[in-house]
Amino acid sequence: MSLWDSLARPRVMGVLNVTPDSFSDGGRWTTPETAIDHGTALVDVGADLVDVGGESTRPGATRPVEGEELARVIPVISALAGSGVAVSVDTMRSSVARAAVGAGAVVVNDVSGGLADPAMLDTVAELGVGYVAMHWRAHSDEMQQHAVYDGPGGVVSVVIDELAARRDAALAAGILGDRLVLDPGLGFAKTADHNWELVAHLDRFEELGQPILVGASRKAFLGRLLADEAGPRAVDLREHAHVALLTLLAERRVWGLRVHDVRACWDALKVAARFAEARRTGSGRPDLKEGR
Ligand code: PMM
Repeated sequence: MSLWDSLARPRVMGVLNVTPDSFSDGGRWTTPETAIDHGTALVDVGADLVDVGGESTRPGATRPVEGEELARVIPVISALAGSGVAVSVDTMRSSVARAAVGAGAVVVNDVSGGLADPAMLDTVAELGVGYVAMHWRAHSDEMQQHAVYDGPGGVVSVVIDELAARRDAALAAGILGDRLVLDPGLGFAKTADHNWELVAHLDRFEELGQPILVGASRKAFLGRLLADEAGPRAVDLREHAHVALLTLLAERRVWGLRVHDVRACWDALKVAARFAEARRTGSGRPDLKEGR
């Protein structure tokens, strides 16, 4: 399957953070060997794409220098791509994007949508690969100060407008329209309420006319929803809630879901697909039965 073929289900993007400090899986796959094994394991349970990142974007994180980011991701991308895995590189740096594509990555996943590095859009256009442009306002050390959406229509309209500007800039730079994916950027300069508004109105993002990717996996808004007196639910105990959300999102025509637990995501997609099929057959509807 090509990533860009039309498909009746969302693509499953497995997360592989080769960082010491990502909130979700930081410190777990820090050697090339452990990272490559985990990437292979994600594919074994059904990932269509493995997203390799070397920079943590957790709120308050400081950025690694470029050399450090390259050293983290390039050996992992080379090995995975070399064994036939479709790899995206999660980076805001055009230099890292270029090296990653040289190592075999087929998609650049830029959480800044081209805003962090002025050379990014031209570089991706020249490389001719896919591009994910996420909604973003500032680097992680200050992004939560930017979680203000006062425009008419609230957070959903403002995020759509700001993503439309990134879409237009990407297309103007020469990035191929059928390889350009947009992402509302859950958790990036957003409060928990903003994230719920965005996922609840995901269908409105269809007006952007581009494929949509969503990353809700393990994020703080789920932890806050499930909080008890001890505080937010721990990161690794948010998966059941995430699967419930994925089952709802599967009904939306999203291009892709960025997840840590690929098997759990597939379970949700299978339930949603079977449920939709059973509804279509009409056997539960008396008015559609023969003789009525
Ligand atoms: N979230 C994170 C990192 N990269 N990329 C896209 N396109 N969308 C996201 O929502 C996104 C991302 C942060 O989460 P992580 O620490 O689990 O990687």
